[in-house]
Amino acid sequence: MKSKKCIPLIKNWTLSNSENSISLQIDSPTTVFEALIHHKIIPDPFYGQNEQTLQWVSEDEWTYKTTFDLTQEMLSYHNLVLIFHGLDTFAEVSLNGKIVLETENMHRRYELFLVDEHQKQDEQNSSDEASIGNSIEKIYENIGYAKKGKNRLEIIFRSAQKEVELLSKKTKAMQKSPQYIAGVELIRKAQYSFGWDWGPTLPDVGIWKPIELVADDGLHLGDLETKQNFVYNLDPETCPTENLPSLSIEDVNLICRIDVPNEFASNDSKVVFRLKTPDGEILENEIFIQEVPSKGLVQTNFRIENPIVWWTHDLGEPALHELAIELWSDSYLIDRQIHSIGIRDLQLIRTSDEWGESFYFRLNGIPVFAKGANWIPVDSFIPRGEKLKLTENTLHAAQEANMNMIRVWGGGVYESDVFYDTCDQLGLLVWQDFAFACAFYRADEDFLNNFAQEAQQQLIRLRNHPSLALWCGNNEIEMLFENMFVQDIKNPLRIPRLRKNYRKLFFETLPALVHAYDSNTPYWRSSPSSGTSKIENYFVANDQNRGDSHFWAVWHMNRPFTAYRTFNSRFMSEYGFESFPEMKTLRAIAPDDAMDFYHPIMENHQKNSAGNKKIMDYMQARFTVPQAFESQVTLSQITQAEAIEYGIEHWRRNRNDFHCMGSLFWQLNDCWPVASWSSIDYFGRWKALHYYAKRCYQPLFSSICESYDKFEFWVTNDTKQKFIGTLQCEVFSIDGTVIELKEVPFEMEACQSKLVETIDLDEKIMEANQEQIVAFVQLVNNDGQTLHQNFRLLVAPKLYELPNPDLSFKIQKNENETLKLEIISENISLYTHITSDAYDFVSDDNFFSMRKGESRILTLRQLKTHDDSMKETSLSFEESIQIKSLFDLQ
Ligand code: BMA
Repeated sequence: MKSKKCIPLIKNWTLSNSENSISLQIDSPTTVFEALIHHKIIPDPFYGQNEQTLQWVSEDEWTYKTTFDLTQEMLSYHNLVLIFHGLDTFAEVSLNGKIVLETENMHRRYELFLVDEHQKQDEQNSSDEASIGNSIEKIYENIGYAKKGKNRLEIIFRSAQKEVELLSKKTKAMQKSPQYIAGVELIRKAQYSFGWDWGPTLPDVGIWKPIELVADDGLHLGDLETKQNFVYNLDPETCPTENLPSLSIEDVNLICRIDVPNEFASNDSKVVFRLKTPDGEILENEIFIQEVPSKGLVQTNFRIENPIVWWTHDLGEPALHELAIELWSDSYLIDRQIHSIGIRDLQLIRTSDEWGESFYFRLNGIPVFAKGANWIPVDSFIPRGEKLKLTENTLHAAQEANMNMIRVWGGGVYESDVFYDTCDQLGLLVWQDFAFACAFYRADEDFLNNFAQEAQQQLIRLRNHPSLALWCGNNEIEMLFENMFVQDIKNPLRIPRLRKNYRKLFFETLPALVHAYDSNTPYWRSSPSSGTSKIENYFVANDQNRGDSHFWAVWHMNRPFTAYRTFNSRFMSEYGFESFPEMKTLRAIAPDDAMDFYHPIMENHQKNSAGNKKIMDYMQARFTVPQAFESQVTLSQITQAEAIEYGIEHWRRNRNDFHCMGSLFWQLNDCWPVASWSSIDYFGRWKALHYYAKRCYQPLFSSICESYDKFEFWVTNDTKQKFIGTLQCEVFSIDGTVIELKEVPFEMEACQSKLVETIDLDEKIMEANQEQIVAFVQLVNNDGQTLHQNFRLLVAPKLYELPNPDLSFKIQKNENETLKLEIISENISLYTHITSDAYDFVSDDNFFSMRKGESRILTLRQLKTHDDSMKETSLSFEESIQIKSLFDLQ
């Protein structure tokens, strides 16, 4: 019995176009756009209007070729399989001149068995004198699949765009907005690549995930599934909030099941499970395969007392257990897998209550307020983004901004293993959509079979990740179904069929698949949905009182930020507001003379219709908009940050009795440099919103709710501990004169929100002129440490006559290449921001307000971006720093 072998086919590929006028040497995986950019065959597709002139790339047919050697030894294995982890999308695979595989789904893994076992047996039996090696070789030749020596592998990719056109003619595709290519929902390819309201139309093509040759002798480790049973010291269902700190898991039974086809097992074939706990203890179980009652399924249990459980990073340590699984036979190590396991109990809690039905996650007994954002693919050309480590970098930035949940949105892809591994390590939960968004889907047999393979593979791949919190059927189909989609259908006779398709896919097929392959993780039909048994209309799907909701009245319906306060969702899974990325990013996509909101290049880097005008309109409602484009860009970010702050504050204040238990804003990242809803731009630069998110998502957090006659001072405690401290509540006028100051000692239980103090704006204060009034809150713990600060103006900032804050600063270079920066403000300084034209950096804080005479000490660390348009500078990092505030922008 020989050990399993995996040989990735990385080197020596050629890529050519249909005319053969382009021929490039590449490594795999590399997609066509990625290769053409790298070899400078095409200009940067993101620059200027290049998107339009590069459409030919997706319309052409592309061929990948390589050869690989098969030794006698490889040929003597029982199974020899070529595994294609990701082909995008319509590929015809030939081996040694013979077509062996056709693909039509980029989300699927395809496996090609290079040897037919029955034919191999027949041939061996019939050739007495031939040596085994020879006979095998002969069969491979006969089958025409693989042979000893060099094998030629060729993959021809047809244009997905043309396939969509062909299919659209046959089937009635949905006509959508001009940003999208109609009919993309008819095929299984990431929809965003055909254009979205933040993404370019640059459908990539080619090999996007590794291809490997795998050989085994019939005995190998298959798929792992773990289950955990918990014993708590208190009942989490009934445990009162004041007792939460003493709630713990006392005991866990970890059940590990792994498929091991046992046809070839010998008497001593065994599976060894070795579990290493986070504190280094090793537990080992050994199972002899012949003794396993159920064929092909090896199971073991680990009983762990007082386990070190996995927490999201805000509630504890994301502690991981390492599970090594080894397969031994005839004293040889045949196969080995390593998994990171988190011991954790994660439930989606939906119980009837006074408003409707709750919707929240409970982790190890603790109700979690989900704080985070929505995730889209990191690059239009995904493998490039992965090579640039954009996935890891973006997730680290999410964690740094105190997020604890990321929603992988359905118009993109199921993310790479790196994504989920990083979330496991960083203590981030993942809300995972299946790859369906905003369209009617087919539910014919071909489509369902194709999709079932996709779902099964993804469910098995992701099910053991402690970060995986939820499988969600689709993005927004339910919400748009009755009100938008159905109204667009010209022939009403089609509507019952469309409803039937929806039910088939999301009410029947998907829940059955989730149940079969990942029964540990809850399934939710659509985002948003209220989870009732009907396909609902817009308002029911987006019901405030049950399920999750998307709220787009602010932005898409032009309502003011305060409209967030009128929507009391149970779980906000989407709401958002746009801004421009910073100047360095804009300079990477446009020449200096295009620096204008309405320049055609800027309009091409804005995919939501009239989006730039909307940014301007919202800005004008709150600020005196400056002439300089650079200042407008900064102000657009401040406007965006303030909008989202209104939402986050409101929903976090609303957490008592599980009224609202989540805030995931739209969207975390970008797939190219663009004006969009993101908080981090394509190059990884933090917009003002990301700094705001960091503050607003702090587990212990204070906020001010203003109305015309009062300020309310609130504290939200998302930790699992009781909090005792003081809230400093202050109302002062713009010149720094204190109007009212209250220091309020208070205490509050874990997982609560509390109105701690109210300051009425009685007539006396109103006389002081409302355009002068500012409120300030500071949360201080019992050791005198300030944990959080917040500001609120009573009316729009443009109505205030701001004094010059006379900001001064001192910089000191630390040994570890970071800077220590002290900022002093002589007067109130609103939206104080640190910038550098030449360097990228992340500061402890940015875009914050300061009181008269306040000083702040911050640490700045350099950020390495992949923007190679950054100009050379003779300035040092510390020389390049500038500090400004709203006073400088107006
Ligand atoms: C939501 C998302 C996306 C979209 C965003 C902004 O509806 O689901 O489809 O990009 O809004 O419009």
